[in-house]
Amino acid sequence: MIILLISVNLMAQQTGVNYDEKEVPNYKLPELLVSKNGRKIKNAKRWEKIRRPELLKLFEQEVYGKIPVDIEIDDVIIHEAAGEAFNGTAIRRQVELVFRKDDLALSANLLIYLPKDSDNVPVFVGLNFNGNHTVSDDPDIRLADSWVRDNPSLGIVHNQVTEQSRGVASDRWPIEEILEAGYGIATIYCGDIDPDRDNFQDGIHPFSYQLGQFRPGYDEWGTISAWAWGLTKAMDYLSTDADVDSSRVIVFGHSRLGKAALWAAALDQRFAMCISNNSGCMGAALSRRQFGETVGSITKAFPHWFCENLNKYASREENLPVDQHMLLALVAPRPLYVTSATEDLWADPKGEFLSAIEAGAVYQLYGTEGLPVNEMPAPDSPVAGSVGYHIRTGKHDITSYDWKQFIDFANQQFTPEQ
Ligand code: GTR
Repeated sequence: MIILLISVNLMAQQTGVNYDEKEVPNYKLPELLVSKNGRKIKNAKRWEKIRRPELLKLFEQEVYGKIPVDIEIDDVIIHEAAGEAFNGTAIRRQVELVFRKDDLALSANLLIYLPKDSDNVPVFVGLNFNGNHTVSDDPDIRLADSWVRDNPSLGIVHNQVTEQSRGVASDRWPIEEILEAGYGIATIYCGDIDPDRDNFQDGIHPFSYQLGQFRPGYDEWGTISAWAWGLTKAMDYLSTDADVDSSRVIVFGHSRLGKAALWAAALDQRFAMCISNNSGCMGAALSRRQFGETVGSITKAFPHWFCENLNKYASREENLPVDQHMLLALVAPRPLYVTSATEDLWADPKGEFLSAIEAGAVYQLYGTEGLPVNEMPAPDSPVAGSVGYHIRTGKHDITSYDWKQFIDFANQQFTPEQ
């Protein structure tokens, strides 16, 4: 035990990462319910009229970058309308959303599973990391053909996938359980929208460039904003799909894709619910705590995820005009579920929990409770009001345990008490 503690400490010292609760600086969060000109926000009407738009703008300008153009779906190509899936218990729909501008074209491939013979179903929608075909062994899912990071152990070489990666993420996607619970599930490969690399020459970004422009402006969309945009386009399609209940679409994401899900829910109030799984720094976790990943480390490792303006706050978190409880509050009054994992210290579980608590102030303006506790619950003991939270035993991941809680939470929120 002692040896372990020493080595964790050494590691922290070597890398400069703080994992010691005692080293968290004193911090004061920016006021959620005081407007820029000092007015106290006392009700939902004021929140919606004054404070919500102010905060949305700050996150756009200083953190994720605003989406500078309106790009509509130009074509919908239905590759498969109702393929038989999972021994006839479900249907599989594969839809290519095509975007065009001048000589640019981009395809986002949406994979949808719905329980058979049901209509008007609630649907979970989220992005995946390596291609739609990775989420299930189902041999009929079309292979991704956009850029994917090389991973020779999965047969991903020259940035193209092969059959070898089919189903490799199926542990994270318990699709049959989700369908059995009466939900549909829809996903797009994040790289269809914007490949996850520091290169603004591909994906959707060039659609917004003026002549001679090669990267977004300092307050314009980084990759997380581009992914969030992609989720809103999935929503555009889902709201035209007669089998889907577009008033019950739940946006979710794990890790970097959890950051994108939160931002999408903030931007687009058509999403009825949001799930942030282990989203950590610049997702659910408070930036000012400086525990695990910080604005300094994230902007160094993944500068392309954000707008350039965020670099100003690297190691100067106290100057940020926002903190992440404000992002969570932008989801209100819609139900929100936040998760952490005991071994995922990099994502700062306590910072994720505290952020969810703080966001409760806006849920209260709408007369609901937010999180019904003040103390962090024990591992594997979910708590839920209109905001839900659990910390799962284990590592940075999204597991069937997590999914079970999402389904329970969604059931609670969508089924009014009799
Ligand atoms: C990490 C990154 C985190 C998180 C994670 C992931 O390397 O530092 O912010 O997003 O990647 O997406 O798995």
